[in-house]
Amino acid sequence: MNKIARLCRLLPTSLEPLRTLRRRKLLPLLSLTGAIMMAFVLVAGNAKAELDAPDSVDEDATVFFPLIIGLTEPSISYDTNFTGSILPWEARRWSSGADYEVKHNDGCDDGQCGFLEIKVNNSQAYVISSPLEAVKAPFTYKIRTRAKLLDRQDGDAYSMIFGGNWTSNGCPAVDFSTCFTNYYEFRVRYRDDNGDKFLEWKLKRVDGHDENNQNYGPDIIDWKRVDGVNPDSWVKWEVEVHNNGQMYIYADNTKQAGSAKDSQYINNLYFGLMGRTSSNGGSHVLFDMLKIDS
Ligand SMILES: [Ca+2]
Repeated sequence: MNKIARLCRLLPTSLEPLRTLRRRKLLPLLSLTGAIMMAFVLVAGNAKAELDAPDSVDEDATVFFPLIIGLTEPSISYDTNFTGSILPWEARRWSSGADYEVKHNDGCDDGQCGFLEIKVNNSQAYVISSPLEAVKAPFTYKIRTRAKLLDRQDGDAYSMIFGGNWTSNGCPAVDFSTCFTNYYEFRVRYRDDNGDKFLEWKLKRVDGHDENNQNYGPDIIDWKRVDGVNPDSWVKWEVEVHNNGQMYIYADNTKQAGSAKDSQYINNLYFGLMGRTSSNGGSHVLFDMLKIDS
């Protein structure tokens, strides 16, 4: 006799319908259906758990983990289109003396509507805006944005920030010690080389900041020119971050030459967007969205 049938013998009279099932020999059918459903839940859940879980998984958790998380957690970790507001995106860190604006723009441009708008008005400056939300999937994930530079001049730039830290204390702090002291910066720069207009990008690991709050650290991928995108229009960027530190770059869904492997800050889960300038005055960028998924 199987477990459900044995259990049924112990049931109180209030559960008479189950007794009826047993009497009518329908319990095997019920048991089979239940077993199939449970097998599906466990297989689906454990497959998801393999993706989500750290190397060691509590054996006792394997039953509950798939039931609670495996069926409910979406693969999307963060998703905003900046449609009605940019909150909770705020300026979190900036270079000393930076003259900047971080605000919502509710206009439309080329079919895209609602933007995070960042203006940096002086040279050699930057500002990071972040929602201070953590990537929910600390394994392989893809962080994407769609951006367009306005009033473009040679050297205007913007960046996508990931792998950032936060102590959970107020951010920003006066001395900028509580958040984004380390991170990865995927930087895109507009170039106008005597009429030869193009975008180039690099991937930088930020190990700290100097006395002017300029970040420093190695370029883990040096400047690369992007062909096949319109430098004067919207470009969709994606950084694919693997849990071993392997990183790949995509521009308008096309994988770019070059990859890096750096796991120094890979377990830091905060992210953001940056406006920045070089030596050629201000920059003005619109970000249409930011999405992180696995
Ligand atoms: Ca938008």
